[in-house]
Amino acid sequence: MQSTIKKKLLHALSESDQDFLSGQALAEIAGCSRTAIWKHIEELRKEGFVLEAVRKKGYRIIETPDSVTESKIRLGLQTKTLGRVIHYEESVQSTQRIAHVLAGDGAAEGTLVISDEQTAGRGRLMREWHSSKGTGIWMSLILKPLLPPQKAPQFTLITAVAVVQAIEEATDLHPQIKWPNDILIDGKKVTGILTELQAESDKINSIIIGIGMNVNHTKEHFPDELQTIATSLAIEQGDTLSRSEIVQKVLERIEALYSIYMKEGFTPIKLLWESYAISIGKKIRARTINGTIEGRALGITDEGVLKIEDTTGTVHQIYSADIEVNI
Ligand code: BT5
Repeated sequence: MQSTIKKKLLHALSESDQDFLSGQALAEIAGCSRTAIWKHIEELRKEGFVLEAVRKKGYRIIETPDSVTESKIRLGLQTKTLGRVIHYEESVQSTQRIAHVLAGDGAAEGTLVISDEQTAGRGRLMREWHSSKGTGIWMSLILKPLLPPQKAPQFTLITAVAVVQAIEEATDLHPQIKWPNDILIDGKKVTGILTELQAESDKINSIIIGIGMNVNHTKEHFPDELQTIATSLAIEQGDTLSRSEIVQKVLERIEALYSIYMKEGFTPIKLLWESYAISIGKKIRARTINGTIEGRALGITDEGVLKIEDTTGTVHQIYSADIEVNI
């Protein structure tokens, strides 16, 4: 977690924009010595901030890095609760694992765990999630809704809508959702969502929403087996993007949708979700742990469960599966 001094320092420097702030002024704002200011300036430089220092004038920020550090995400974040506590590490096995530990230790709602690299990122059913350094957004968000555990899958759908909206806001792209947890651009996966739970039989303690988003990858960043099925925002947009800005937008969108959901229930989310869904009305194949079902995707229920009508007219409710569209 970041020190209060660093928070105050960064806030003052970003507010002053192009004007210099003297070491003395910064020391007063942050309530510390000038030596401490100097130490924190050096830390910010290590994080990739380019700070100009001019004798008798002081300091100003010239450039902020494309990083996902706490400082970078906090700068300009417009949420009330989400991402107000940020746990950043340069490299982790999986942000999901850390978030589970923090949630178990009573982490506040909205706590965000984020890393520049994952060495053992995972998808559903313990599948591997490729998370190369400095390229993507690898994060886990802790929510604590007062709801029964059966509602948890709806959070995958809330998050999927939020991610699509955030991408649309940050780029010219129009991603689509493949039920339940894939965000695709032109049929290739750009984001995966993993929703996990800490719960009792009748109530959720914490929902841990893992989001893996490919942002500034070139094709070469992906291993061979992903090259034909995965893509990144930069590949599709033809330009690199600020990862921290996208994290901020995702958090802002989740916060807005979460609030609508807690007040009005799932119906408004369902309508949004369906407007972005790729599979509705199409012939699909759903591989579940109990077998494969083929048929036409009718839509989702008010609980977020997928409905498939097979050739005999029987409607199946699918709680969890991998989907192939246009078979
Ligand atoms: C998912 O699983 O799509 C959920 C991914 C969640 C990752 C986040 S990152 C932050 C947090 N910490 C974690 O450790 N995990 C979460 P699933 O639907 O099971 O898809 C997994 C499949 O996607 C793999 O078997 C690959 O085929 C493919 N895949 C792996 N890495 C990918 C990538 N970077 N981009 C696109 N596809 C990928």
